[in-house]
Amino acid sequence: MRQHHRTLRLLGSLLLVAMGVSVTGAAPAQAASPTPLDRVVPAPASVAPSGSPYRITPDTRIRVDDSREARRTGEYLATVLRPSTGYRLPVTAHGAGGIRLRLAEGPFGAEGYRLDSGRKGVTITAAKPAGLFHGVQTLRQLLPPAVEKDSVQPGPWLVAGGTIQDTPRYGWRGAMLDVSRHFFTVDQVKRYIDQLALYKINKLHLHLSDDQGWRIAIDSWPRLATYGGSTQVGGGPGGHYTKADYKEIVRYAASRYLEVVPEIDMPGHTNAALASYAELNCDGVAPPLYTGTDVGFSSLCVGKEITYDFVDDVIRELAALTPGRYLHIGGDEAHSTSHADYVKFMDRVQPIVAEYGKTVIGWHQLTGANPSRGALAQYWGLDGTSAEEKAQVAAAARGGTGIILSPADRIYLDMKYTADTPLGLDWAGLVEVKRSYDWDPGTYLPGAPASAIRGVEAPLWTETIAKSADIEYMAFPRLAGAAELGWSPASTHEWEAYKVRLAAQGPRWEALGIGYYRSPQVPWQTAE
Ligand code: TNX
Repeated sequence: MRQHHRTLRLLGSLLLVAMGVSVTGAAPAQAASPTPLDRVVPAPASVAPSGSPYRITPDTRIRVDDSREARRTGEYLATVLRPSTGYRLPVTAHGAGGIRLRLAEGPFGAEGYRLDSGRKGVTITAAKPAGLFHGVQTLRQLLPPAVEKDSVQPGPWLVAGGTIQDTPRYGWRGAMLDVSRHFFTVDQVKRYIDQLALYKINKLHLHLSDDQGWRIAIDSWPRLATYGGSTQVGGGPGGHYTKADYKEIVRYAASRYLEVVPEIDMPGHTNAALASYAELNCDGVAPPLYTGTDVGFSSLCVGKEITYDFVDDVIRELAALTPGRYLHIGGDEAHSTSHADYVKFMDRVQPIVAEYGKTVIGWHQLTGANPSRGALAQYWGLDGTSAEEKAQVAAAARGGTGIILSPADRIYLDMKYTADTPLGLDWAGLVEVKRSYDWDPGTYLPGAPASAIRGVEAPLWTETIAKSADIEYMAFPRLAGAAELGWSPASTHEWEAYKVRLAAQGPRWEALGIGYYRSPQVPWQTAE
């Protein structure tokens, strides 16, 4: 009898699946009509629906130009589509119709693309390979969420007809991961990179050193990693990246069109280095390793020459490993460094970064020193930041310092959503999804010219974040909003429409195994 019931229930479920209805009964597993072209995050610059949809079938080919980059993105797309469709999807330079990735001159810029969809096929056209890749992310979101699963799903695999033309508002759309407070393995970082790529994020800022851990091997100062990296917040085992590990992260990020921006935080946030080498301390005595979460108690010894030998070696080795243009030197919360010493330190260190061919980025406290020409300042203030401090950053912006916006009470992904959020901090306030989304980078910082704003970046500090599931719970859904702030034109920015597009991401995250925060502000499409 029991067995009979189960069989019946199973049959019923299979029937529902065949009919395209979810077993939970809440939502169709596969919508019969395709996702509208504008139901994409980040919102595309322009959308013109027309004509019939394209249907991916067992005969579909992925056609690529005869270029290594187009082929690579074609293979990437095939890797996304094959497991769930069960189709062969050969990547080929030959044939007609199907999904075509095409590099061609056009008004696309470095990262934009056009997507044309109709009965015969879908064509993504871009001037540069990054544009093809971003177009592929849009195509993914136009397919049903089940396309993200790793087992064969029923389909149908329809792409709505029409044209999307899309270019980003800002060239800097970043995410920062603090691998110092808790260490994350190469595979964990890769998993996050894949999630960032889905939303067209193009910078991965790695916070590689802090009081609690030094996470990158430096050959000329080996104890930084082996000793300074040997613990983390709470006293776990910590860890560090070998140079090969770091190169692998850089390579993987580049394959998803993200540039790695390494940060060595100085002159504060340096206890792990000071603990590793006694001679870096003004009193010549190494402090113990630190596993707490206080900030502002450590400083490199600004008056000692060896400090600059150390900085030179670290920056030289890190610059040599990093193909990207930028090197982040931190500079925040240097509460144990006098202002005069801070200025002196930054005046000596910034030229070292330039000497090794990189552009300086600092947290916005750098604007209290003398930012070097071309430097970028990363603003992490909040509504309550003093008018003076905001004015200092705005003045630097008027003087030519580029600004990356990371307002802590908007896009710090480590802030709790509500008082009940089990992870995270609340020093900048509680940051629900709407608050995180509802601001305009172009007008955010009073007195800063819009042209000084290079983009936005969502930092994830990891004092309370220890595993991938923690990263994902704090990043989703807010990361999607940060990505949209960086990519989409201001004219598309509207919470009521956004929350509907955001809700449509929920089933996709479920298919990808991302456990996200089910904010009551968002009309999620599934029942759980
Ligand atoms: C402030 S933001 C810090 C970090 C902490 C973070 C926690 C910044 C530049 N410094 O050291 O991890 O708050 O939210």
